[in-house]
Amino acid sequence: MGVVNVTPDSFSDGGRWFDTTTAVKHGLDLVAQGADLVDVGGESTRPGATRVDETEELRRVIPVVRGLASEGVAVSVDTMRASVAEQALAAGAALVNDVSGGLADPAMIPVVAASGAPFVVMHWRGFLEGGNVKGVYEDVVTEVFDELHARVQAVLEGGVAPDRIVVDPGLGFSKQAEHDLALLAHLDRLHALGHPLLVAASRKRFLGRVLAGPEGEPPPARERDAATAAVSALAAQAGAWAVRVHEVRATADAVRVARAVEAARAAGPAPGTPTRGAHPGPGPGTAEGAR
Ligand code: PMM
Repeated sequence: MGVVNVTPDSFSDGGRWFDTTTAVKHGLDLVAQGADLVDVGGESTRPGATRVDETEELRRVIPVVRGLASEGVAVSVDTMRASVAEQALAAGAALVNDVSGGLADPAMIPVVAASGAPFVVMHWRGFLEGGNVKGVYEDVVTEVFDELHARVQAVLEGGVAPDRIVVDPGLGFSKQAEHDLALLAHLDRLHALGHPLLVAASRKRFLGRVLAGPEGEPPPARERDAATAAVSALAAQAGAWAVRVHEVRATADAVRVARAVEAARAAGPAPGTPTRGAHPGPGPGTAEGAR
């Protein structure tokens, strides 16, 4: 999933794709680089960002969704507003990606349910104003699992079909670097939710922390793409359904390599591997064994 942020203020690429023509062209470039889906958003979810009003969000998002969909691109709309989701679906979007998992707008779940579109349910603890007080966990993996499970139940009760739901741990949302890393280390546990998993690590703060080491300055967001590709490979190996990234080419390659290694694993023992019991190597007590 490639990202097109039609915003002046996203932390990772704010302002770069802010007019419709540039944004559509960028989305097409991402497809040429290997994206299967393009995620179009008109509101920055950066902690402390002021919310954009509905009219402005519609103005930013809908023409870009229409432009990309009319070129045959599978478009996802990144929005917390039901009205934006509804109009984006009417303009050709194929999927709704709501970082609030349906919590920010009570009309979201009915709109998605009525459309039959797939719905990304992200782990979210609310809007952050001043500090990250909601980012306190005793056991982040268990708590994210339980809270996502509760959201999935609410979404199912709201009428979205089970095979339309995608779950996402919400890296960086009410989470510190150690929480993001713990979630990535235990993606296997989130599979137990029984839904495809989306992982959106691209350029996020925890990567800046990892790259900076304990003392140094984190590199700027745009210099975190190699690290993003590394996370993409790890997420693909852990069975993620999709990874959401700003720079697609490196991640598409990383995912291909992870898939090829996985296929080799599935094919069985490596060529030339001696079978168990037939190993001719040294046993205990031999001169070689003593080395
Ligand atoms: N993160 C951002 C925006 N949208 N959607 C999903 N499903 N998961 C995320 O983690 C997520 C998202 C914020 O990143 P950006 O400003 O770089 O797009």
